[in-house]
Amino acid sequence: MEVKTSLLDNMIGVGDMVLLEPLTEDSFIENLRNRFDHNEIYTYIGSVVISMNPYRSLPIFTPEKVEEYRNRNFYELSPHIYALADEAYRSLRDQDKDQCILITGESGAGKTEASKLVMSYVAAVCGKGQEVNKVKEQLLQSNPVLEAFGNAKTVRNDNSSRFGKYMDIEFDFKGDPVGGVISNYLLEKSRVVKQPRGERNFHIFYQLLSGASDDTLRKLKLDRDFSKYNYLSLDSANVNGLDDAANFRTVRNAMQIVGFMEDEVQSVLELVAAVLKLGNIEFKPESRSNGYDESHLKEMCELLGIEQSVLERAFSYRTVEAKLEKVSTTLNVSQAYYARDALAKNLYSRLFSWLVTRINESIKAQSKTRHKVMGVLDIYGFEIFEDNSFEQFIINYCNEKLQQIFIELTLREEQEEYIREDIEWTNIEYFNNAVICDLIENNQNGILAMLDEECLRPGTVTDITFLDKLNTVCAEHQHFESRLSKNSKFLTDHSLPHSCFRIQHYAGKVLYRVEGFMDKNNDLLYRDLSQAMYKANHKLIKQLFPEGNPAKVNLKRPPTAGFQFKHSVGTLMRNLQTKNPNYIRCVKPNDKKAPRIFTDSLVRHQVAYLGLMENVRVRRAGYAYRQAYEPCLERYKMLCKQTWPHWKGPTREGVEVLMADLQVSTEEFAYGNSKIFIRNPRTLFSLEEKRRGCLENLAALIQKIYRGWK
Ligand code: AD9
Ligand code: MG
Repeated sequence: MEVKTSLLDNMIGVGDMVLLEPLTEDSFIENLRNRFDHNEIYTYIGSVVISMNPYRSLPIFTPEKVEEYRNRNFYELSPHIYALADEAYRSLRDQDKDQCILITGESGAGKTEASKLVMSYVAAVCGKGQEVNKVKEQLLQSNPVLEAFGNAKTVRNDNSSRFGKYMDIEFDFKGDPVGGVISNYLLEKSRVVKQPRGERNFHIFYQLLSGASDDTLRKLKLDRDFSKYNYLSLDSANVNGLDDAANFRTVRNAMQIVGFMEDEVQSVLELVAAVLKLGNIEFKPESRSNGYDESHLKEMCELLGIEQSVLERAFSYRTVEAKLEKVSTTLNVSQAYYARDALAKNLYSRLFSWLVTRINESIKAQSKTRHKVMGVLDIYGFEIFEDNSFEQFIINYCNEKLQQIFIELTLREEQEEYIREDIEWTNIEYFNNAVICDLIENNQNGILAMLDEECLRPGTVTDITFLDKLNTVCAEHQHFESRLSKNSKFLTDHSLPHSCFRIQHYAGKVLYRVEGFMDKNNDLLYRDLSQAMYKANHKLIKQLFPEGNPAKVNLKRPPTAGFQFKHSVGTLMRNLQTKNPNYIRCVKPNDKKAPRIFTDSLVRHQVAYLGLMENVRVRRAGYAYRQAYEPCLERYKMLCKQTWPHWKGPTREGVEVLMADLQVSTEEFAYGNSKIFIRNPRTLFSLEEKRRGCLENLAALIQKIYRGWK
């Protein structure tokens, strides 16, 4: 199919999908492909940026490019992520509006890279100076640290984020960065002890073994050979194009820049080493007292300053405290392994959260005055694997929430605004995924609530009783049934494999296996283990297990993982809603992680579930730009004799006089109740152009007068 080229000069295909003629799904995909083939990886839908992952380095992120996009109007140059970053930054700096950059797309689509490009652009264009540069460096260098500990190679992405990240960058009134705050969301900690086939553990383990000096490894009692460690998968230990040793140096350097003290780095590495040692501890069924592979346990205890007998005991017994009574039961071998893995996961994920807290301490803004904020959200993408577990459920729930905020803020807001403004408008049907969010998070009978209920229920509860509950509630509860079955988001039928349930997500159907749901949601660590960790003569590890302090006997259950996640996602959504959103929608061109390949069906699927077609339709049905009458008149009144220097009547009339005087076609405008709507961005440019000319003349005139005075 032939796609009409844009009216804008030198543009491959159409730079803004709003201008695409004719608009069909085919022409949309073809336009993306055409541009992708010509290295144009960015395309707009109005102010939304679609970003295609090129899977190779393109020469479009140079300092010259930064200069090119700096202080330029969004639509002036060919589409680029820098244009979005510039627009967001300028409206933060000049109009005092808090911004957020919402980056969505599936795993491997380029979200993390996009977030780094935005950050580096802003760092390049904002103020300079010793103090500001230090802040910038620290903010940027927090990335390699968190990626080392929170990213891993998966089948989808060699550098997949296994945690969600939201970073608020704070600016002073001049627009210079003064600090930042990072929030992290649920690290996929199950990866610490087990990885799916073809995937790896978190990068840091391989980096440490490959990149640390012999001396460091000796101190950490580690061997360079990955294959010596049970927790490191072997079939995919070396990843093409990933230099673990060099990355280790980058991470060490980054930690230093962020402000970690040398002894803190050492402690962190000791904990990483301890996790590897933990994985090698083996339990034998025979006699309990000699039931260990001594050397690893011993070395781990030495690393962390724990008395060996204390840890041995913690792996042998489980003590349950109830009011005044303490009851100890012996752990069998499989329970001992379970305890070991639970400890490894807890240790690592707490270390990760500590790293985030520690980085936050360093990058915290010093002054207390109100800051302007730019939030950058880079969260794990939607995932559909063959085997989907609790982690995918949580990740996909989060993506549902983001999709909802996108729908709410762009599609619905757009329509509602037209109705509010009495502008003629044809209704656009769009899929609202609120029903799926509700299915998961409803306080009474959402899936998370039912999971919590089952986790707390006394008696024999298993993953299967949880599944039965889901199915029963679905079948029996009238209200629930209408929400679930009739809307067909919770899909049950007899063809489902045993122990699975299926959800029709906005991005596709996903089959979840319930095995492990209860355990992962409970996230319990035997008290004996937290107490053993607390007894360690190691400042950091002690700090990570405060509940192990015997003086603090707390019989209350900690909140479940699902509950905590729902809570933090809720807070995040409320936070995002207070800011002006900027969207980057990342699309993955192929699933081979390869450059130059554009797989039509894969892109088509993403375009559909990201709702991009609906997005264009809404934009096209409407107007690309709008502005309240007052600022509009203020800005352009100099272009018309009748409105300059003061317009005495109502502002709307002033704007009408102004537009009539400028002889812009009436089809280009609609007058709303409080705003003027401009259909085409180019109309806006021409207004801007005229205004600039006028200002230049004025400046020249003032200079002339000034010279005359002298
Ligand atoms: V996940 O949900 O965290 O698994 P992301 O974050 O969406 O995923 P990421 O940004 O990590 O994907 O990109 C995946 C890989 O694509 C990167 O490691 C790069 O090799 C490649 N990529 C992404 N964006 C670009 C780019 N602008 N230029 C070059 C890129 N390569
Ligand atoms: Mg990522």
